[in-house]
Amino acid sequence: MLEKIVIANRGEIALRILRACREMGIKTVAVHSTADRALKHVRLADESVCIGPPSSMESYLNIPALICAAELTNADGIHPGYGFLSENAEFAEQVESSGFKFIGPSAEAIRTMGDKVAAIRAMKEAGVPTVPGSDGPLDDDGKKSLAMGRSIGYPVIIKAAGGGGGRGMRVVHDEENLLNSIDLTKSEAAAAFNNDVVYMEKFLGAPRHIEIQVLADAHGHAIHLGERDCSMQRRHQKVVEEAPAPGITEEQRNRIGRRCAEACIKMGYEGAGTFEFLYENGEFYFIEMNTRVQVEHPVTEMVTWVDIIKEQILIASGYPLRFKQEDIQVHGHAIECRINAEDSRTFLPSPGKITLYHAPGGPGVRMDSHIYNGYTVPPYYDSMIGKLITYGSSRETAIARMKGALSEIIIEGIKTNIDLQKDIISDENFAAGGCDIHYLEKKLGLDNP
Ligand code: MV4
Repeated sequence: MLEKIVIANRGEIALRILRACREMGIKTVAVHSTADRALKHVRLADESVCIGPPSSMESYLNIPALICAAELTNADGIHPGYGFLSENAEFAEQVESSGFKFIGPSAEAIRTMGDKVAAIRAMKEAGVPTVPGSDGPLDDDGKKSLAMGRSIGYPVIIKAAGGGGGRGMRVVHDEENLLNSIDLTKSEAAAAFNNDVVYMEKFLGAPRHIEIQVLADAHGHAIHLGERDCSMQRRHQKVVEEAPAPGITEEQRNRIGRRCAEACIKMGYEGAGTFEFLYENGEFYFIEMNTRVQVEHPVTEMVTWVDIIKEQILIASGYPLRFKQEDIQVHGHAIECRINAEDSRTFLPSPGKITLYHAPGGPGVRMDSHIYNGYTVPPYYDSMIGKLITYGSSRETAIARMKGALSEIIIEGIKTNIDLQKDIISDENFAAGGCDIHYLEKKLGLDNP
């Protein structure tokens, strides 16, 4: 078993990782920038190391500083959390070649999934359904691209192989704009990702974003933990997530989930991972794979009773999976509202001192947050300051508990998106379930003409 883990992250996920380590009897090393000395997990960790100035580039993205912190403290593992270096193959490689265990998949798996064309190819080979499209990079032959656009049918979307998460894409509605759009996407991709490879897919007009959580060990076993619906988003930032996805049957879940688990085995994937799908008219279409733990992992934890962070650490320690697929059941329903320090109308970040904090509580309420009374939210990082998760035997109960928890929580001194979350949770279309990825932006547009 790993004995001492460097938590290469900050905020709520650093605290979440620390809690898992404590429960497992593993020592923790917090690393932090000079702006983050007051973080809750820094105070709770067995040891802490300052790794640089506030700028992420010089601290949480500073590979030599992180490896140095592991060496200095005699740690044996490094957990990257999400964001920052969590999907950086170079980091995974350097962590391992310095003699530490990277808590995540191999650098090779990270690299493959970072190249969206390679990821889609791997999925097709493994029998995971993908979006009808170009089956690889578009070459410089415009005639071929035009023929492809015609056979796929408009609208199509041009995506950069080096993109992902909404970066480097362009929708094309008709043939007249195709070649120009390919050129534009290529040159933007070259500038942004140093990789001008682009590919083409059928553009789906009103899909839902449904993702499958998987766990795979180093011994050729893999299971899925069902799906999450993350369709409630604004500008590619998820706002509300839930598990299970409304309307998805157990048969659908097992069919797509089994494909994902089989793909992990085929690829020799190790650790936690998420297969992202667009879901439209009853069909799943793979778009990307995330090779890290995700912000929204708690909703899966609540309905499967599996501690995903703990399993990541057990897998990285070399243990075989403790669960077989038949041990995993989806019980009840969980919803997560992301709590951001931001203006409800402008969405601009609102850092500053929290002068009063009262956490919500009661049955089926989980608050994953590092904030406390008197904590100052620094201006240098992501504005998410916590996640409010509610659970119940039914979706209605989870929603009712979320309404209660949102009206109970008190955060004063900074602006938050709690009013927006109240608005979403009380929305009649959200209550019905199954809103598509454009729903929230349309709703906000109507409120904000
Ligand atoms: C798409 C799509 C429609 N059709 N691909 C955006 C983020 C990246 N992960 C993939 N994205 C999309 N790919 C096809 N073929 C629509 C989106 C999309 C989207 C996807 C998931 C969640 C939110 C989204 C918001 C806008 C567009």
